[in-house]
Amino acid sequence: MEMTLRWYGSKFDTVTLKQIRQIPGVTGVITTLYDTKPGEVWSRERIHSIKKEVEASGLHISGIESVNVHDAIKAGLPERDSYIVNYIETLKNLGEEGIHLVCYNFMPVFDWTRTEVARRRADGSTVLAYTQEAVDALQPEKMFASIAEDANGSIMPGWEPERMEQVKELFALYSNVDEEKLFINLKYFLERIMPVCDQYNINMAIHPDDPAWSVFGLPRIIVNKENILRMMHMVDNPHNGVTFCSGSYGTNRKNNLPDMIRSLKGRIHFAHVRNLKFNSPTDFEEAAHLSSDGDFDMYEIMKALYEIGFCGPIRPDHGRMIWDEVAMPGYGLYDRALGAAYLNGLWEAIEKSQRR
Ligand code: DNO
Repeated sequence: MEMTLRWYGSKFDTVTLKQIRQIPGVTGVITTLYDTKPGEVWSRERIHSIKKEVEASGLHISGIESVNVHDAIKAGLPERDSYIVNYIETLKNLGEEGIHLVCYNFMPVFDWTRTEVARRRADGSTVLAYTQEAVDALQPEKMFASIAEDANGSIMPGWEPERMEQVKELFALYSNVDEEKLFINLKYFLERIMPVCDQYNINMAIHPDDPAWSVFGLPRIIVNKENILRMMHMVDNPHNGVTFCSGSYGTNRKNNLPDMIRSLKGRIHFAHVRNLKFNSPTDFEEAAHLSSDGDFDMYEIMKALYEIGFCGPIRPDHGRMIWDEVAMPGYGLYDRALGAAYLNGLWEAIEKSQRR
């Protein structure tokens, strides 16, 4: 595996490439062109320029998170074909610049959903948190507004203001889309992009739905082992793979994370590893990465990844806000750096004990 950190680009991130370079064991970044809209073609020039910027710091681009999929593709609208043509063009440009990993999601309207971005924990740190009761009581637009207010001036991924403005129209697009339809639309998209992925050896890594159940009545499908295996089989190409995100699949306590990892052997192209602390089955908060701070056994998760021969990029996921850092919630430097060091430590111990 290769330890990486997510970086939003110098215009959008409070964390610098220089700082990332100094986290021991981190050699790559996972980045994006954060100001492109879903459906836009990423030009080769812009990809080349961010690549050069990252390389000048002594790091390299290990993958893209995300090339977002336009809602017309997810909802299966007639205009989806032109957006798929654009997506293919972007993949080709990435491939030509030597980038071989793309993380994306297929969640209607929203990306990940949290009800609080700064819940205070006993140690004074603040974390992202989710309560189903709060979602049930809220209008989606209100949630957009409260997330934006608490985001320390940053634009949260998946919560871009343009999307907020269109939230009602976006919901209407999905009025006839149920889970079956969403699966069919995903298959249609994947079948069309696989040839360019084969040509440029690009691994597509779908991110799970977070939380791993329907929110605001919208269909969600990338939620458990059965569904993700269905997705693998319906387009049975090694480039059709997954981002294994422990914090997203782990929102559903029925998901056995190490078992899911083993069943996805060969198809996990990217891993997000983080821990959650549950206060009830529908109320959770994002803990420090250590097993002792939350409810997941991080050693077992890393061991399962090791045992399936996982060799792709991995990243610590959302961090707590600690030591008075002001940054995009979940994406500060300090706690993610602690997470990277901890995950690297687990990996070294697993590797050495398995070799003996
Ligand atoms: C949240 C992230 C997601 C993820 C997308 C992938 O912090 O894990 O926004 O990047 O779902 O498209």
